[in-house]
Amino acid sequence: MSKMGMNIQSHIVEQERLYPNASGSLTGLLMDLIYATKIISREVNKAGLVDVLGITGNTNVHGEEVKKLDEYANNSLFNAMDHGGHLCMMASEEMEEAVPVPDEFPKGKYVLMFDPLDGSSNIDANVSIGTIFSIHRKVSEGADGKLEDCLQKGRYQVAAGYVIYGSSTMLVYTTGNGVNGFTLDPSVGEFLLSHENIKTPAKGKIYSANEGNAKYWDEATKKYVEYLKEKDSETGRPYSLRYIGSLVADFHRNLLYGGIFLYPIDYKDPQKPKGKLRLLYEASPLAFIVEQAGGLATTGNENMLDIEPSELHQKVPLIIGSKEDVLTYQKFYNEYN
Ligand code: P6P
Repeated sequence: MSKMGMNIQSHIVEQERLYPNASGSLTGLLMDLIYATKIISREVNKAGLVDVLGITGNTNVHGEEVKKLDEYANNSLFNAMDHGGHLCMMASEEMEEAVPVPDEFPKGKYVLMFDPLDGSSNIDANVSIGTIFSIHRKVSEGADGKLEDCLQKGRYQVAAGYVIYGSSTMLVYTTGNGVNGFTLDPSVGEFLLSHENIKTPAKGKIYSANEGNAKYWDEATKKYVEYLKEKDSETGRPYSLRYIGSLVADFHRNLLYGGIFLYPIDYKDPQKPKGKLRLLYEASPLAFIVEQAGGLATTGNENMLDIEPSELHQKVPLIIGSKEDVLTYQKFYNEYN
């Protein structure tokens, strides 16, 4: 029976019932997180009306200008999550170090990592932006969170999700039993089930990439994207290019419509080839979601969820989307590497 229109709190409690030994702590954690995203949504949606736009004059750990809404989102998440007793540690794209839950608060068995407002460089242009989150179980000894609790393979995630602040605010999440999307009804302040059991098409007709970097891509990526542009009605080519430059928006569209998103390593400096997107709070949670929806995510070298993280803010090449499209990319990658 369809559960469309169910509010997210009821859905989370239903998911909890699938785990008879559940303590309810993950449920409590997700409830606190949902509250924080409603606060962020309120500020993002009125950003054009009050002076929360523009630059704070600060820069984050990656030397990127931090816009006021970035800080607001980051603070909203920390303030909503640090005292619930469900977490031992938090990590954010906006914070250089992972932050243990302060001693004055009870400590829990989960770790939360997030990009508080991804795509924020688009804020002033009213382009959809998003929050991405990843939840792991604590693995270290003792009550205090440690860096090793953050540096876990994506396959061990307990839950992952994102909120997209766009024409409407949507929360999409998984706890390992499929992917469901909820749309915020501002009149009641509730996220209501609007996209039940999301499955991404096995093959799409869209590719998303910043072709401005194409000359700096590896040979496999160049050849693959050229392949997508060739005319072949049997394989549905040429594909259409759709690229917003906001990861959550590009990912969400491809999840629903099918297609492939590529942010490969670029070799502007052959001595320092680098990716741009971060593993722990961008690529890994989206990879968990897309696999739960029937898709796939890879670096080219390995499945995104199998990477052994080494650093909190480590970057990876991200190839993610419809399974057949990612597998075709993999063939090119294997041929040229
Ligand atoms: P580029 C936004 O700054 C972001 O981190 C992601 O949201 C987005 O996918 C990517 O960078 C866009 O990067 O180099 O194409 O502007």
